[in-house]
Amino acid sequence: YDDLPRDLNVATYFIDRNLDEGRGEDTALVTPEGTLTYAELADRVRGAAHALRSVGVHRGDHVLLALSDGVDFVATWYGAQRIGAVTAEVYTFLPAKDYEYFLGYVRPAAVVVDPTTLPRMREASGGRHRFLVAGDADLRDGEFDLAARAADAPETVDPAPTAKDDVAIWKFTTGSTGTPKACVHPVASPVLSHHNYARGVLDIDANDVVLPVPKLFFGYARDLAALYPFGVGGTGIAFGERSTADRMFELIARHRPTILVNVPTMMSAMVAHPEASTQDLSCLRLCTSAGEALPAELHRKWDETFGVEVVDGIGSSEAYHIYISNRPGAGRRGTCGQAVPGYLARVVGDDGFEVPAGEVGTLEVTGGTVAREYFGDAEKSAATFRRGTVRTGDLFSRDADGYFTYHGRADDLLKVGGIWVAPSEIEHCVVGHPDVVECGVVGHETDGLVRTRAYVVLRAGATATEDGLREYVGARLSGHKRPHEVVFVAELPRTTNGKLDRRALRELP
Ligand code: 3SK
Repeated sequence: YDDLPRDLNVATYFIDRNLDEGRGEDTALVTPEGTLTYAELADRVRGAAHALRSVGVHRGDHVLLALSDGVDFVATWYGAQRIGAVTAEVYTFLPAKDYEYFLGYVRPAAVVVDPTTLPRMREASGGRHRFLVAGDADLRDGEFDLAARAADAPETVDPAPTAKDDVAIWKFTTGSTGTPKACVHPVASPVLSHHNYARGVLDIDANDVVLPVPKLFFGYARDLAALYPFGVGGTGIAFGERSTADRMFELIARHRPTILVNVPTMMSAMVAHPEASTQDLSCLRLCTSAGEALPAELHRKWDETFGVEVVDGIGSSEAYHIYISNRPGAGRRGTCGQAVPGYLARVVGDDGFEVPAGEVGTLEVTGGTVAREYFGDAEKSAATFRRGTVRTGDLFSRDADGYFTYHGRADDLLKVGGIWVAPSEIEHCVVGHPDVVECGVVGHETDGLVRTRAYVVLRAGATATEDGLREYVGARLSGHKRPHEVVFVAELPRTTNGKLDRRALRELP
């Protein structure tokens, strides 16, 4: 942090620098609408910056993006950064009542919408917000056409003279345990994370072409596809359609990316795809996995099916991005790897002191990208953040070589027959069964006793039975970890970020 210059602007750092260093004609962004060079992307950013200013967005104001992935998302995100505004993004398929929550919480000076999100945003806003609309729509009062405003931009739109500690980015928590809260980050966070993780761990360079599975409203994907490659003159891919295994195979075949930004649920869908074994993924030099712990057995299935190196890590909105990760060429299945350069990760006991190697405790992470606070929640902020350290609430152990293994969230633990059980341990075991695609385990209390129930998604044509799966777990884990019940379902409930939604899972019949 101290080595960064005081004057820093996210848009000039990730976009303009490419022009200054002679990469204006290199490919920056690939989308279904076409491919943009850095010079073309800089032009779109200039237009978006002007459009935002023209509808009254000033330095320090908030801009809420409710946009499908594509050029307009990337251009308006950087346009807002260029003028010193603070960006926040929301999923494009939320109901109006959820948008109402975000509008009330963020209080944006402008909301950038597209024809998909406009009707629900209108309902949520009740005419109280200014909209910048990307795409064709019949505009009402307070709604402005992005393309028309951008076309009026002067030849240069000067960047705001932002400093590294100015607030720039709000990253939302998933909200699986309450309403989403914004983790407040300064300009320095993406720049440091780019240096620490993208360069320090992935060794990203100008030849990299990055394809994300999650959508860009999820910071894990946005930074890896639309910031970190730009930091080294590489290329990002953005596509609006929903990510499915078929779509990912098609995009890999068409664009030949070098890095696939993946999540365990899509990895299991890709592995279980009937044509998985005929896919050519040889263009990929690596596949990142984050968002949820990657079961060692799923990792093994992926290796056997595709042979593309997986770089599994863990990150969070609280710490900005990934802070523990395996290293290419030195990964260990079933672990999240070692602390990323620039971060100190400690496993502590209830007394706050570090526990010995191999013992389970709570993970605390210290680094220059830890958020300042959860906006508007002083109590939760005080319990989570302290002077550059975040208490994650995740249970981990660390081995003598510094590799960290995930043991679930402290608040998800179940006391079964008087013994603590981590649902994730059972889930990771069940996923090893050849017939299983996904599994989520929750506890149900009956007559004061906790009984474990495993919800299981089977691959097409599978023959596994409830008893067979219980036996499978019993043979691999100690007896009390064998699920009391197994329920077969077509899919597991997921948060908008694609993580297992345990709250919704507990409500399933
Ligand atoms: O898993 C997450 O929640 C996350 C959030 C931000 C950046 C990266 C990751 C993996």
